[in-house]
Amino acid sequence: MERAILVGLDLGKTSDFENSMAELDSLAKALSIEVVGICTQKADAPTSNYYIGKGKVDILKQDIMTLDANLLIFDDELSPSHIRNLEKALEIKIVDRTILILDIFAKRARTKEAMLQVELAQATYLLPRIVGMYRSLSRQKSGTGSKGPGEQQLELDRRVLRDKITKTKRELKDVVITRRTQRNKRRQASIKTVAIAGYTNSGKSTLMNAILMHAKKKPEKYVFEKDMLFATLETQTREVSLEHNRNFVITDTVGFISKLPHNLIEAFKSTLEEVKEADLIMHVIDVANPNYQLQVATVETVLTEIGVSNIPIINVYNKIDLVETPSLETENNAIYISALNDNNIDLLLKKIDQLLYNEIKTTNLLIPFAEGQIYSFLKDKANIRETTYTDEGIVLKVELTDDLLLKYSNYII
Ligand SMILES: Nc1nc2c(ncn2[C@@H]2O[C@H](COP(=O)(O)OP(=O)(O)OP(=O)(O)O)[C@@H](O)[C@H]2O)c(=O)[nH]1
Ligand SMILES: [Mg+2]
Repeated sequence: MERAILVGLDLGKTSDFENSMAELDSLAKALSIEVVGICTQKADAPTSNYYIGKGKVDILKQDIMTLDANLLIFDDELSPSHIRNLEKALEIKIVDRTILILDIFAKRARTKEAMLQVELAQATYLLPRIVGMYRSLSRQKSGTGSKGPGEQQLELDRRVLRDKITKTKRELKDVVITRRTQRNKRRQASIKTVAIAGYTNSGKSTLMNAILMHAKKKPEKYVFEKDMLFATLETQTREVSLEHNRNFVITDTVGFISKLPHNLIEAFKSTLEEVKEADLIMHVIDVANPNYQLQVATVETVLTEIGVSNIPIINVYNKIDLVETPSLETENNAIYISALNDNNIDLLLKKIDQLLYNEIKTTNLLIPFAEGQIYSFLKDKANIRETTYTDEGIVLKVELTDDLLLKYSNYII
């Protein structure tokens, strides 16, 4: 049984330090690690030798003994030299948030693709870090200037890792090609695709199943959903048909988390390509989480990072059954649902249908000068083709989706 102390450096830059530490705790629990203590320090920057201050290292040494800990988990990705120095000073196993996330992914990976992606991320993470492990060995240098046994072993292991990375990348490429072929087929058949993205545990898979239920799919088509971090590791794609023969393909994806290891984003790019090439993205947000706004920001950052742009996004505020009075966001394309209780799924489907299929119509509107806010709203949200100022107000020739057309039907001329 591993007994861990969580260690975090509060750099004061982000307001989410406590949240991040709480999340680290969940990550540890997901690996059945017992958390026996927490050690935090406020600082302007990590120190170069121990990441935390030397004084804190001494305190930790005491804590490790008193709490009988055998593992330290740092909330940030540590450099190879940090790990080396800390291990030497404290004589205890040191891991960081990245390793935890990688371990969870490794534990959950079931399909060939997920396993390959995790292996690639682990090998890439390990490559610059294996140096430390052989430090003691490599000091046994032979006097002649030739390489000592440690160094030779290190070079060998590095080569093994590099070969592994190359091989895994090649195998993954084949998977990517298969996915691409499937996507191209869909595109040729002009089947629309909707991707579900969002923070881990926000309810993406539950939403997928709720939609499948509405589409009267057999339960064997349902996907795995569970109250745990990273329940879903590989994309799952299902076909859904709505009324009027309007079909689309819906894809459930891996969840995001703050400080998602970069290696992992790289490794999961093929999975996330589905999101990048979707016709529509549903961003599932867990409103019952007090930090959901930070989670939204994280997801938006990752989406940008993987190259999502110009794809309509519906912000799906989920788990409204858990909050008494949800503070409704007023943005366009927001919808409030409970995936678990099947609440507002029909509305969501209508919205999807609208966004995927309804032709955008060009209309003329007369906006009285007194209602300038409508004009500014449309300037932001719609494509205005012509603007003419008349005595009665502003005449706009504007492209509107059906819902906006309905909303401003009183102004149509
Ligand atoms: N109360 C409530 N719980 C929900 C709702 N939607 C999902 N959940 C619960 O939230 C937990 C996570 O749901 P999942 O659908 O597995 O979440 P996910 O986003 O797919 O998570 P990962 O695949 O791990 O990233 C489960 O225990 C669900 O039952 C909801 O609307 N209300
Ligand atoms: Mg899931």
